[in-house]
Amino acid sequence: MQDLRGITYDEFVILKQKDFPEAEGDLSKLLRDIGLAAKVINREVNKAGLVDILGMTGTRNVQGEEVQKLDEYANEQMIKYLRAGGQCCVMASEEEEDFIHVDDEHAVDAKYVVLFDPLDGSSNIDVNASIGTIFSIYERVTTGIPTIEDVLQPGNQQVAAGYVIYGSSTILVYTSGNGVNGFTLDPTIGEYCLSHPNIKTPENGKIYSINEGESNNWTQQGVRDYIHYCKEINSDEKRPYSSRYIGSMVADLHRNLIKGGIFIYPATQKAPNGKLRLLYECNPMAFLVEQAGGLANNGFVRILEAKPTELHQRIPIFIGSKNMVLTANSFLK
Ligand code: FDP
Repeated sequence: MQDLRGITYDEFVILKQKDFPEAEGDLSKLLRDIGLAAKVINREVNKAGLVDILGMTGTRNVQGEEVQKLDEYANEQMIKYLRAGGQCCVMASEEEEDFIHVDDEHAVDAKYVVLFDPLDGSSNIDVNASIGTIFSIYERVTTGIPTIEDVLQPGNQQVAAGYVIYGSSTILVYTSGNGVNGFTLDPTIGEYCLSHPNIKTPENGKIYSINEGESNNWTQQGVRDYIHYCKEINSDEKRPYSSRYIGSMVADLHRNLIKGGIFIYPATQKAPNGKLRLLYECNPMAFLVEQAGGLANNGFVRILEAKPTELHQRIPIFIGSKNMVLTANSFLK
């Protein structure tokens, strides 16, 4: 296969479009609009450490301008670029209670529905840990002005999904259902360049990621038993595994995707359906991880087959290296 390493995300997306002769280029354009919005968000994220100089959020900076919260800013940029791009008939954001309309012309003519978490892991902003933007794309299922039916589709109907991690470098990772590719933002030219072609997650990993401080609150004894298993000494099975948990889903999943591992956010006493949102976090990540050869379920049912009934629905998640997820599931039976 041709080595495309180094080509830009925009070029790559157009190249991939040629695999679908009937494609009109709308999805390619939409993916590029999201990439552009993420570059603008990235620029602001990089300035987050300067709050003492530029002003705390909610206050005025030295130029007398209002300093906005970064997650609100990211939300506005996603909406702005998606509206301007014109490929999206309706969107929904983790930051907004209701779904978001676009102007009537695009609401009727545009083909795609975009759901997103504009800035995931935002409690990590003030300590400079990695955060990210997650997106999920569907084709609409209604005609005319979009309805909630277009937004509440099961994850297995996604046509594309991805995330941008704002970390030690900024990387955009996406799938359109034919493998997973990662592009690192080269700040000197302002372009994402293919750096992680055809990502495959290892079938067996050595990392488990879960908020273990909550273990007494987990509602399933099986989760406690599995974590105990991860910590047992068994040199034949290369245990104990390593515990790694940043508390930023994009950052934890990105690491596990590359190195192999399992990420779990289980049901807890406080959050009986887990904390993470089906539409904005779990579905797009499940699509990506499955495309990379991994698995994602709620312990019993594949995440991508869960039927959404409300916009901000939550779901417990077990996601990552195939054999680790299967083993974790076996403790729940
Ligand atoms: P955050 O609250 O910082 O936005 O869904 C949000 C999320 O972060 C995920 O990114 C992260 O994996 C999870 O919450 C962390 O939750 P806990 O603090 O309960 O572990």
